[in-house]
Amino acid sequence: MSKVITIERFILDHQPDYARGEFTNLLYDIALAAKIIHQNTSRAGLVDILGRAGGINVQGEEQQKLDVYADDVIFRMCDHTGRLCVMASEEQEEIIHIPEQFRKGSYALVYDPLDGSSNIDVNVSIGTIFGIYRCKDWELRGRLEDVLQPARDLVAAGYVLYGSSTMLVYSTGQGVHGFTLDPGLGEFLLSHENIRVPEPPKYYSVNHSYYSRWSPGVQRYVDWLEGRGEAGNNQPAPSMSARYIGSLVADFHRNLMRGGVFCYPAERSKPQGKIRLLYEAGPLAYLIEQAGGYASDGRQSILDIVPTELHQRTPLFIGNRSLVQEAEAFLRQEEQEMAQA
Ligand code: AHM
Ligand code: MG
Repeated sequence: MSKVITIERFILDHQPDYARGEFTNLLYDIALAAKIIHQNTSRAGLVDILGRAGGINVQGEEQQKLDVYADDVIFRMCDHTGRLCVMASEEQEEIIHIPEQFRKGSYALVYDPLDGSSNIDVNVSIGTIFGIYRCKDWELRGRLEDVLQPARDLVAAGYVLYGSSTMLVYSTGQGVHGFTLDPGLGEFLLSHENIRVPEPPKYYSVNHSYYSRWSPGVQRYVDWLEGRGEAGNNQPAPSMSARYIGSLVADFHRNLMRGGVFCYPAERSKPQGKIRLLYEAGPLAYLIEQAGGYASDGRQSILDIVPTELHQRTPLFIGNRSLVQEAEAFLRQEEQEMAQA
């Protein structure tokens, strides 16, 4: 039998001394929130029997929708611990202040409590995404600028995938590590140490039904991924299969494990695409770089974009470096053609 290492043990053994207090405990808090959310998502199929989400359950109590519930769990896990100065969530319009009665800490947490929530009712994998920044000014209580930082300045990021098993995958800048929840023990156990995105890549993931909404450069890139159309700028397309779940965490995780690229490009009527920069694209971009891959909006690294709004969107190409760089090459070529026309 190989060594059994809990996430708590792993975090403790791998944090530098300076990060052994607040930061380590913040990661524990997130792991605990993940277990609580797991417990509820795994019972999602029972809502019709035991009470519908958003309706009244058998005890006559109002039930929350699962994404609102997950948002609340993370907030309640983190608001009073003295580790955070501010939070931002996909579910909340404004930044979330630490209530006045609690001490404030030196970190800022951004999160998407339950991404891919349209998949909940059909029993398809969903996920939580999180990123942690240092607060800009440790003296002050949290402000918007504490979360409007480029993803390159993240000190940690990760996700929880509620799939065939529940997994927590995170990085603090020293590689990407994955833990699988043993539901019997209630512990996340180290299952994937030092994940690297493999070569050659196996999958490309894009919602092909939007083909007619993309610019010619994106269309040509997707043609290239599919082994059709003109040759790529740098290399022939590797032979890959299509996979698209419609849950970013699940699509990202599969491609991280098997190699590939996930694309959510700009559309004519949605020039910023759909994916949110702060708590979706940014943390995953940090993870993919830690795993040897790359993430781009088609022009520049996602890590370099300085957010100006909390719920800002960005086009996203993320996965094996060569595949994402090829997207950038196709879009550069498109720009040159437009400039010449
Ligand atoms: P959500 O934050 O409302 O759940 O939307 C984000 C999700 C991602 O998980 C996924 O990659 C994408 O939306 C799928 O969008 P589409 O159905 O347009 O392909
Ligand atoms: Mg989301």
